Amino acid sequence: MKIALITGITGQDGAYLAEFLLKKGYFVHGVKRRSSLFNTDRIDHLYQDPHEKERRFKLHYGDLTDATNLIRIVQEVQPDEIYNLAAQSHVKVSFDTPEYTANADGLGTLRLLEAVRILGMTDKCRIYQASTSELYGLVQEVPQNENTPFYPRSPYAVAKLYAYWITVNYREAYKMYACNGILFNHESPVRGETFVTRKITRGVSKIALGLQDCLYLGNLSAQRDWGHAKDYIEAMWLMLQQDTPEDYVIATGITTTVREFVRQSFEEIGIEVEFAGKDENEKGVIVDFDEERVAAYGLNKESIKMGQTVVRVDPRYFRPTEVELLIGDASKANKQLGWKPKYGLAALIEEMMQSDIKEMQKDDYLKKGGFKIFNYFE
Ligand code: NDP
Ligand code: GDR
Repeated sequence: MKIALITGITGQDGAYLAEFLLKKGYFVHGVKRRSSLFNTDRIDHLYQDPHEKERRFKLHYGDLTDATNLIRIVQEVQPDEIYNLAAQSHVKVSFDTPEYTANADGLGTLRLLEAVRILGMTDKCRIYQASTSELYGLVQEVPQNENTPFYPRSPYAVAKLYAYWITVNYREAYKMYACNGILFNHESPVRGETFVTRKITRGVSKIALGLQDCLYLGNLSAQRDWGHAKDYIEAMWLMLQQDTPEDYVIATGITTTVREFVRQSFEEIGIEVEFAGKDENEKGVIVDFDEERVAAYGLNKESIKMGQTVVRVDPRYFRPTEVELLIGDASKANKQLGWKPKYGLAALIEEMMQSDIKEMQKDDYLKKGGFKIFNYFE
């Protein structure tokens, strides 16, 4: 039985990857951080009782900032494959916590590579490093491929730049099987709530149910190449199944503005929103709705108000330095790994909206039952 170790198993990608590897027959070990409340929502369905004989899923307390702990876990687990997905992964937050981000995302990768080297496991163990399209940063050419120069634009991206190169260096210096997946943005119903897509699908759902009046966003003109996490975790696995380790771009090749993502999310549930105004004064307003579609989503048309401003710009969400345009060229992955995405943007939005409408309907019941519900916007 193959053994995998996933750091960041409680995150979006970790959860999908763990499920995928379990289906492939792996024994899956995961590193989770200690927190004062449970932080395993995304993997609770995979949890197995420690007393079960056939157990193939085990969690270990750990942290990418703690080298001795990583060495112990790698020694105990003896993994065939390590997927290093753990990171402080929020670009905007990295401007507030630059040192911590460098430590966890940059040095954390070094600690893991060193653990494998110190333990003499360089021949046995293959490593996937979660690199990112944020490395491209300031646009120099599009679409971006494996040869496009990097120009990171945030403490997060700079930390990930170190992680990218230390992975390449360990591959060359110690002949390790180590790969960088340069993944473009990928989303899902379990995407963290403060990334823009999930913030939008949650906000749109709340507005449609009358639980919130307006969605406040930052740069509506930013363009991202959005795919589905389910497609992307398969590419991670494929990278570790080749004869030689290489780095690959994983993307859909299609870019969309934040504004258009908002428009399509409303449209999915039958509400038409038009944008007017410029920069900080831009607004999104309800101009029409489709009664049948609204009803099909179980929504009450009384809570949809024509002319209501449902999107406004709040400069607090602007970044000191922004990444304006990302479009990936995944032709190398397509040719060498046989990888291509199954999900398009419309299917991604549909799945996220269906899930969040259900989620917010729970809030609606609670509110009607007299319970307080909270709206976090950050
Ligand atoms: P998430 O933010 O959803 O998950 C991050 C995971 O890392 C969580 O399990 C988190 O634990 C854990 N973590 C954070 N800090 C530490 C630490 N110091 N020690 C141990 N674990 C830690 O990210 P995604 O699943 O979206 O992304 C996975 C990886 O891929 C990340 O490295 C991200 O930077 C990278 N990436 C993501 C892309 C995307 O579009 N999703 C695109 C390209 C790269 P906890 O649950 O306790 O917070
Ligand atoms: P990103 O994702 O920074 O690309 O990093 P995010 O969803 O946070 O932002 C995408 C774009 O939307 C703009 N934006 C807003 N973003 C957020 N979070 N909140 C807002 O209110 C808002 N309004 C507009 C942003 O300015 C940006 O241009 C993600 C993370 O998963 C990284 O870990 C990963 O490496 C990259 O994707 C690829």
